[in-house]
Amino acid sequence: MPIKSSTITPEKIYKKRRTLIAAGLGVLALPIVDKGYAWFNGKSQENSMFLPPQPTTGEQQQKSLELTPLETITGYNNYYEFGYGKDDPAKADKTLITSPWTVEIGGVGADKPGLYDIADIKGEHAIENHIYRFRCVEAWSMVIPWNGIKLADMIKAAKPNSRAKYVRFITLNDTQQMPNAGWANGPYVEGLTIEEAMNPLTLMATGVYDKPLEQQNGAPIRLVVPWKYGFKSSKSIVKIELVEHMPQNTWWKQNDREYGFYANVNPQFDHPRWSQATERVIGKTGRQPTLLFNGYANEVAHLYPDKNNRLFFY
Ligand SMILES: Nc1nc2c(c(=O)[nH]1)N[C@H]1C(S)=C(S)[C@@H](COP(=O)(O)O)O[C@H]1N2
Ligand SMILES: [Mo]
Repeated sequence: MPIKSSTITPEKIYKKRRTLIAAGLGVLALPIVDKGYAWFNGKSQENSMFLPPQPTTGEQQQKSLELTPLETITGYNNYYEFGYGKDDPAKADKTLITSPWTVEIGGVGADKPGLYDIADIKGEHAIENHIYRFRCVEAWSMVIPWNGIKLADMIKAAKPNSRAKYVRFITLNDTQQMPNAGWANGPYVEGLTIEEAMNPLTLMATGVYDKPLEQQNGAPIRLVVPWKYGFKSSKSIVKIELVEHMPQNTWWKQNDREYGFYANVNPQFDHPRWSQATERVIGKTGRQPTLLFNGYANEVAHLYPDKNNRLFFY
């Protein structure tokens, strides 16, 4: 593991069709209007017909979350294929070719494997808006208004069979397009259980603040799993495999004492080298308490029966 300092760890149509999901209210297809991001600010009811995006731990929590500015989301990153420093990915030349881009879905658990063009993925599935907390294992956090599609929708299209127990994600690993490709001795790999992958919170993000993802955020499509540490949310995905056995993810492989498979956020289980009880909100001063499952316990706690087992929390 390349270490620069003690704080370092593991650590991109679009307007064709668009839907905003409101919990319990069904799906509303709306045209894109002005550039006021009403829904992002919870002001939807007052100044437009936009309904607030939904998920989760509720509407209340969603509205009270203070959004991290776009410049911060695109300026402070972990994307080692573009360098180890937090501003390296933002400063890197824009060498990633995101169009054309294909995502392959296969594996023994897929009865209908396929190779999908990114434009088709975006055109065929409803693009949803979700404001999620984002918590890096390095104990910093942001609040990000993502645009994307449910991973579950992509998986269903692949007709998963009974052998689909886990999902393995593979990132582009191209030395021509990424100055630090191969830092992990191969592509960046991540994994989820099929239940985690099918959870409605789990997104394949294609945008932030209604803009296509920047290279540094994992253009053109990246995973977002809001109740897990950030390293689970792998960027610039080229392949999704439905597999039978638990895949070994990159950080687990790098250091199995510090990083495992599940990596669910839990303030009670410290990282071997620092506390996970609190987090630094990037762009603000001070720290805030970290929440169990990063605030999404209502949605995902049932997936992990034993809350005292460290196995689930690193
Ligand atoms: N391919 C790839 N995906 C990656 C990483 C990486 O280095 N390479 N870093 C991970 C880590 S540690 C974090 S915290 C998040 C950061 O996402 P952001 O820069 O969009 O906030 O991306 C994750 N996905
Ligand atoms: Mo991270």
